[in-house]
Amino acid sequence: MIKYLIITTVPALFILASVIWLIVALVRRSRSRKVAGGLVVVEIAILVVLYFHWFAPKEFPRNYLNDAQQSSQTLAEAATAKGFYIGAAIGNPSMPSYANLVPKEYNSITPENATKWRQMLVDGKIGEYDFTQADAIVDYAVANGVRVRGHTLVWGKFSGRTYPKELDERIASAVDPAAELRQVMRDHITTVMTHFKGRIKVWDVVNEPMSMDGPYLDKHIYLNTLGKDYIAEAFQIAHEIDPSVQLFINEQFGNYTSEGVEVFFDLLKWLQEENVPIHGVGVQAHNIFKTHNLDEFRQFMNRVTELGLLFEVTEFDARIRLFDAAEDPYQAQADYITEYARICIENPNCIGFTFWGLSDAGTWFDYVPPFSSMLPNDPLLFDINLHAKPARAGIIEALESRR
Ligand code: 9MR
Repeated sequence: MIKYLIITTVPALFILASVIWLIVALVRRSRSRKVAGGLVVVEIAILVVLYFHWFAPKEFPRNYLNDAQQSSQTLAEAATAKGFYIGAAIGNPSMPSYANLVPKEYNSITPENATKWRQMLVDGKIGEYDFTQADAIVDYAVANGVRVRGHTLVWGKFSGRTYPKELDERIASAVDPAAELRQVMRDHITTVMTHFKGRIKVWDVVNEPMSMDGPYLDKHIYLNTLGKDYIAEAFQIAHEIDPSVQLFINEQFGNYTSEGVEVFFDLLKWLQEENVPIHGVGVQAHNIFKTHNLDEFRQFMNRVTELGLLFEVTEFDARIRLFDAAEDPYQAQADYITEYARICIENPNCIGFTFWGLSDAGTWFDYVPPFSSMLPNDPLLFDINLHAKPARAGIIEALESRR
């Protein structure tokens, strides 16, 4: 996040400074006005090129619409036959695509936001829950025999959006902040897991423990108050409440060989040495600014499974503009998605692959800047008209060969 701010703010300040320089030079009729003018012209030229490369709306041929859908089974059927989960995040339970694609194509869902702490609270008040939206999503899935991944019990990023802002104030003014946070965390996990008991059988207990800025644990309210014990304690509490639930740690890596990856593995090993009841690792796999190296992804997954842990890809998407140099971007995107999923499907410890949205009509990229100005994003498996994109056939094929 800080890196992104630096990348955007430093050039903006530089451009502002050169424009101010030009204005002052023009007013004073100083000789430097030519240099300043030249600099501003070069900057404008760079901005125009960048605009056309990144921001101007583009359209790519949709050759896949000519292909007949040949598979004899749906995605969900192929997945269920091999004990695998193909999932999608559900934003809004009343989206028609929910009933259209679940349970036919997806045999697993994840509430995109509805089971986050802040989203389940009335006016952000700690302890006052309203489960209406979460229940609507979860009950539909359960009634249709679809697995639900709960997302997420403990997440220290984005105060006021993912966890209640009141928590910051409460911990800052507590006589014993550590005891207070422990109690609030226990109450929250207990209330939520008890409410969904029997319906949600796998939870992302801790989400994104790593910092986005460097190879260390994120320095947020939980880490600052409890140290890394917060992670162990969250898992222990969740296990006490329902020992039959699979408990995952969920993280995003843009690069599967970074220093941060080693810190993450140290964390996993520490949790195991402490006999913490952790069952699996989820990687989000958002392909945001670049695609991932798939050999490195495979090696990363193999390292996780060598620790005896389960593995899932929990939030996959890959923006179509990452493939705009290809002759057929939608086909290139499909090849990439299929390969990513195949690597996972081939590993017996990998039990699921979830897309972060049902179709291209419901992707977070379309409402979060700067991606909302970089259309199309189209990062998912079905297009906005719910036509299957070609990765669907590739994934079915990969599932059929799963042992
Ligand atoms: O897609 C989600 C978006 O609607 C929310 O505003 C945002 C903050 O709660 O979270 C998005 O989902 C994130 C997920 O919970 C964790 N990994 C990154 C996802 C995309 O930002």
